Amino acid sequence: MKMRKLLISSILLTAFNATADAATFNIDGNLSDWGVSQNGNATDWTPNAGIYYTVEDQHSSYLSPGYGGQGYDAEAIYAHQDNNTLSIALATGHNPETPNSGGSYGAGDFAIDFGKDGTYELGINIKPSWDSFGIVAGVYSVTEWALGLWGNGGSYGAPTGYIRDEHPTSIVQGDLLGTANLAISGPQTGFGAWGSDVHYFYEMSLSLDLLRDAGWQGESFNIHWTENCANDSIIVDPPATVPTPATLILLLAGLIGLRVTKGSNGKPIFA
Ligand SMILES: [Ca+2]
Ligand SMILES: [Ca+2]
Ligand SMILES: [Ca+2]
Ligand SMILES: [Ca+2]
Repeated sequence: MKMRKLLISSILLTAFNATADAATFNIDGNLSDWGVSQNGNATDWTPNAGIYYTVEDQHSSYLSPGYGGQGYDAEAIYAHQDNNTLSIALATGHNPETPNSGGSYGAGDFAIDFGKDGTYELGINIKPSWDSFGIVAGVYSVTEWALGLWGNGGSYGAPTGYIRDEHPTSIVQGDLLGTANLAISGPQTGFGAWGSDVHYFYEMSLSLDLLRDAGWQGESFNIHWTENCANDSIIVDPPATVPTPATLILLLAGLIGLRVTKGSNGKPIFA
């Protein structure tokens, strides 16, 4: 019995250590605490270890599926998850106060797809001055998203394989669950290979309880951002999930089961 107890506590310790990461971010719109540098090198976008990220620093006019050059470039997105908090950061060439009229398309909202099944359940509201939806940094259980200008692959010039529904732009309808801590930087230069290009940075954190309130059960998820035209979008898939009590018990049962063997006297041996 003693060995069994020891085994359970060591597994518990391992399970919690695997997900407990003490990284904290100062939510100020400055991504130096993520490891993003300002050296004028392509490697500036590479963050610290333990942060999940996608980098697509583009410079020319075509951004796939649309055009717009640096002013519509969704450059890099970052995510970090610990036992209590999800933190997200974005680098973009898109001015957060870009108007949303007259052929100009404003900032979209952050969208999270639990289970990566194409349905985005959670939204974090970005609210430029033109935006009439919701509250600043509101976290919503979303029932309706606006979509961009592009049809499914092939139509309206969208590339083959492009699926319109996979790029939610702004929240149209949803229930407010709480708020994220959000900061958005002013214009910055000197980042990445094209050092004179202007960048803006979004930085935010939110309690995992808000994800749970929207139905998250610990499964992996995607985080997506684009402008209201969806001319360029970016997505990150943080693979780490925090074990819920139920999955932890299953994990323990599985591990213990594997380690129990029958001795010659028919009694179990805990190895
Ligand atoms: Ca920061
Ligand atoms: Ca760029
Ligand atoms: Ca989903
Ligand atoms: Ca919005």
